[in-house]
Amino acid sequence: MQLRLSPTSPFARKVRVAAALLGQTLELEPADTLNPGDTLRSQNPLGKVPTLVTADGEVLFDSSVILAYLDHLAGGHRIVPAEPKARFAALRKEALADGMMDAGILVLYEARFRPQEKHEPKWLEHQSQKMARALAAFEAEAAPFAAPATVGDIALGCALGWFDFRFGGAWRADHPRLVAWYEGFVQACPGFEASKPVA
Ligand SMILES: N[C@@H](CCC(=O)N[C@@H](CS)C(=O)NCC(=O)O)C(=O)O
Repeated sequence: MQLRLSPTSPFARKVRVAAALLGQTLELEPADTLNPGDTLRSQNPLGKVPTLVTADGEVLFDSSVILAYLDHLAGGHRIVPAEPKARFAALRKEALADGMMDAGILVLYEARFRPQEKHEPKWLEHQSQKMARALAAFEAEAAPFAAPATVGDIALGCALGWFDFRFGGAWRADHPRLVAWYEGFVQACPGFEASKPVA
């Protein structure tokens, strides 16, 4: 399976961490999301990473679909729990962590795509508030990390790792229970350190 990725993408990191947990091997093929000539856009009309080319040559996106597919390949119910209550809790956690990353990406892209004088403070505040509310919600429900990691844990770990990378770890100060959860998660997931984003 080939994973089209950017090495700093937290969504692509979800896929790498899941594959490592499930004992699956991925061929990593960097994609340039800004290059109209990159084959990524013919593989995924949205031109986003992660995009997975399966062993059968089919193309899957986005990260949550790819994680569900990897879980299926591994026999099922390894990172997506079977029991309904646990299953929907894990999927909800993944959605909240993904949404927190989406908000962070929009903040980052404001700086990347618009000159400083055209930044829209109201928009940046709108996105930052989403991140703050999601972090507060995770803090409120944080308990020590307990294996096995679910898709929700993987997404949350990748979101927090990316906040460290892009926003200097500012989230840590007000979220001590989440910091403790994160430390437990990092130790339990060998593929996590290996996929750490580097500038
Ligand atoms: N919902 C998507 C989000 C993926 C995403 O936003 N990827 C970013 C990189 S972190 C991207 O490809 N951006 C390029 C673009 O938007 O054109 C997922 O879960 O995979």
